[in-house]
Amino acid sequence: MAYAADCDTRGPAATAAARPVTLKILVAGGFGAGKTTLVGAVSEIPPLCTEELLSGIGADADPLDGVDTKTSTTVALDFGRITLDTGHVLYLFGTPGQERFWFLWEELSAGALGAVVLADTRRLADCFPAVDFFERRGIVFVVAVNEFDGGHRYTAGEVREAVGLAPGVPVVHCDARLTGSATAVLAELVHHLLSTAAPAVPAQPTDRGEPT
Ligand SMILES: Nc1nc2c(ncn2[C@@H]2O[C@H](COP(=O)(O)OP(=O)(O)OP(=O)(O)O)[C@@H](O)[C@H]2O)c(=O)[nH]1
Ligand SMILES: [Mg+2]
Repeated sequence: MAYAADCDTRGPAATAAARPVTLKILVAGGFGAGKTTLVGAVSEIPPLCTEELLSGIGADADPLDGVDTKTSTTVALDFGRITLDTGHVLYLFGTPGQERFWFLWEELSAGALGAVVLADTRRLADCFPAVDFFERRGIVFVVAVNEFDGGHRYTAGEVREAVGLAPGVPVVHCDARLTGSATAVLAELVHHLLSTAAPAVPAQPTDRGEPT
């Protein structure tokens, strides 16, 4: 990248204009909540996935209760991309759900603009660690209830109360398999990010008459 920039004869302004701003969003949540599914549903490129087959040995570390039909799990990350316009590209990073891979969350969250916490109401407590993680780091997030077949349908208010969310955190319902539904979750996150963004403070002039 640096080499390309150095060799660009069109000048810094043209180089900057040619490079879109990249915005990083995380998709987190409990084991089997639908993170890989959501990233795949919205990505404009075939998503990069790091799925490995679930084994009996792994089940000792991470019980498969409630997700017994699941055959694979994310062991590192999911990656997808959405081009918003010529100047902005969204990079989506899905986190691994199994507890033994949580150590990766810290690195995956570096530079994240915001996050989606996917919740499965059949195992709602599984989303608590992700909620705690983003709350502690001050990363803006929304909770998306992925409505699995056969799961009880709770209202957003009931989910908010059960998870103990701060009043401003949006709770939306979705089907992570559907592009339109998953895209609506991301749109909700963008709205929330815009509403929570601190107003820009104009730079104060220095003695040299230049902005600080
Ligand atoms: N019925 C239904 N099934 C879903 C939905 N979302 C995901 N699934 C299925 O649930 C299973 C688990 O989905 P994944 O996307 O692998 O879940 P994950 O959160 O990435 O799982 P880990 O990475 O292992 O934590 C897959 O078989 C999906 O097809 C949904 O909204 N409805
Ligand atoms: Mg996954």
